Amino acid sequence: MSSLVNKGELKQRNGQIASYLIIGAVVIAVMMVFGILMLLAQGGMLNLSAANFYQFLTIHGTGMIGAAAFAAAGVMWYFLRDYVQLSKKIFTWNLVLFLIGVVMVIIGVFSFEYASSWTFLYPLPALSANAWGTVGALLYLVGMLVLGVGFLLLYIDTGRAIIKKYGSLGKGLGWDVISGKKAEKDAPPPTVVASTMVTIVNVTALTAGATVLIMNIINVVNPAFTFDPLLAKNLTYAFGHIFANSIIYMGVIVVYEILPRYTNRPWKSNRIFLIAWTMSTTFTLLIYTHHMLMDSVMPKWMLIMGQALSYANGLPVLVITAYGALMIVYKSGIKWDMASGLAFISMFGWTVGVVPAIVDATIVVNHVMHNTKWVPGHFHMYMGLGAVAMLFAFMYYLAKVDSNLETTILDKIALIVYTLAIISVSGQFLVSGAISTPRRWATHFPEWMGPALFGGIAGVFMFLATVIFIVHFISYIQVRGTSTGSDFDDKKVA
Ligand code: HEM
Ligand SMILES: [Cu+2]
Repeated sequence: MSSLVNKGELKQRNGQIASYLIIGAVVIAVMMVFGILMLLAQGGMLNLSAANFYQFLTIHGTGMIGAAAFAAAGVMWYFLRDYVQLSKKIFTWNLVLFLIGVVMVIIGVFSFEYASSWTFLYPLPALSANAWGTVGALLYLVGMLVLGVGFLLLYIDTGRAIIKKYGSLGKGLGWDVISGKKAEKDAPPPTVVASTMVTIVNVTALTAGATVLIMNIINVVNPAFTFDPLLAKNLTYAFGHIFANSIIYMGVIVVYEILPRYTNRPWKSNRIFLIAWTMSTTFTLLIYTHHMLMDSVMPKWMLIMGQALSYANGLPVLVITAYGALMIVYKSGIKWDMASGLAFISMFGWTVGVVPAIVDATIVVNHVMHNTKWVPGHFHMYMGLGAVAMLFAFMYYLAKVDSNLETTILDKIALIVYTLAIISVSGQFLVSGAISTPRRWATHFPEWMGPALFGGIAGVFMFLATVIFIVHFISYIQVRGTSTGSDFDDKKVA
């Protein structure tokens, strides 16, 4: 592999990838603190003003999704560059724009009290009943736009590179193999298929997001400019749903790439694998309408489609990946370590997290559950134990192949603590949902406080475990330059 580029350059590029991961992981850890504070406030332990609660909610949602997507993009880039020629400049630009955007968002939220939640649903940015002013809204919205442009550039580049190598995005998804024009053995590898999917859905999502952000910005500057709130909501969720979803489809590349290295068994795309990814590509684009189930003015067919396809959304890829992971590990004599362990656990988290999501996508259940904590219940499970565990798996993997750093018993304890803690955090949300606790409420009735308090304490353990993961990764970054560890030494992991 390293014959393509010289080792010095690879080292340098790993350095940039490490920057993506460390920035992402540190932001995720800091956002956990805000999550804990919110739960402690809802649990009656901490006195937080309502205004502060909503600022925390806004920064937590924005920061978690943004940082996880950013780190996941780093993971995707690391593996995809082995198959196609990516632009390093654009990779750097995305990093710069991300940092600028983050700073603007932080200033908007904390210095100017902006608190619309990360969904910035029109006309809330402009109509805050004086909770925040124009400056806060502009900092937040423009910050998000800057961030979005960075990501958009990155996906335009991955799209360009995939088209250059494979001919078209359709071919990147292996449509010529599905149609029988090309043999299965010549199918694009799983990493390329997943990256093509993410490229397609995220270019769409980010375009929708930029459109609605710009309309909001104009509305904030000049309230006489208004637009159709239903259109705004459609665009906003087309952005938010798809972009948040894409994190796990980037993260799963870790599973495709590292489990084969650990088991010495290849993970090849076959026809069923390709069909599953094409189905999930289409569904992911269409099902944001499950956020509109309460909007009775939406065309009925769209809502029915949203419901039907939500059942099917992630399932094809989830099933094919969970099954593939089990098959590749089964009787392989795999040696478990932090990276392979986290990768395997992430499959579990993804699978378990999808079940309550499917329940919620049912219209009758949704009418009762949608604005309860049931919803954060399911996405904390598949984000926390699914997507974010994939990122940590990658961090341990990179540290292992790119340095001589060893893991200790502390790392293993952290893995167990992390798993139990995120199950507890998600579990308490689900219990709260089941007892009809509304989501996004700063204050809870005494009957609702128990689960929140429990979740706040579990959150502290999750945070501590995450700090241990980060400390290991920082140690790797410190020895990286000096160690004799060879890059891409695939043998080393087995
Ligand atoms: C220690 C871990 C965590 C804790 C304690 C925590 C806590 C919370 C709390 C209390 C809320 C608000 C719930 C409500 O509506 O009342 C929330 C919302 C949210 N969390 Fe977390 N969280 C954690 C980890 C994560 C992770 C890992 C992610 C994703 C990568 C995440 C993403 C979100 C999102 C997107 C929201 C929705 C924000 C909104 O409603 O606008 N959280 N979290
Ligand atoms: Cu959704």
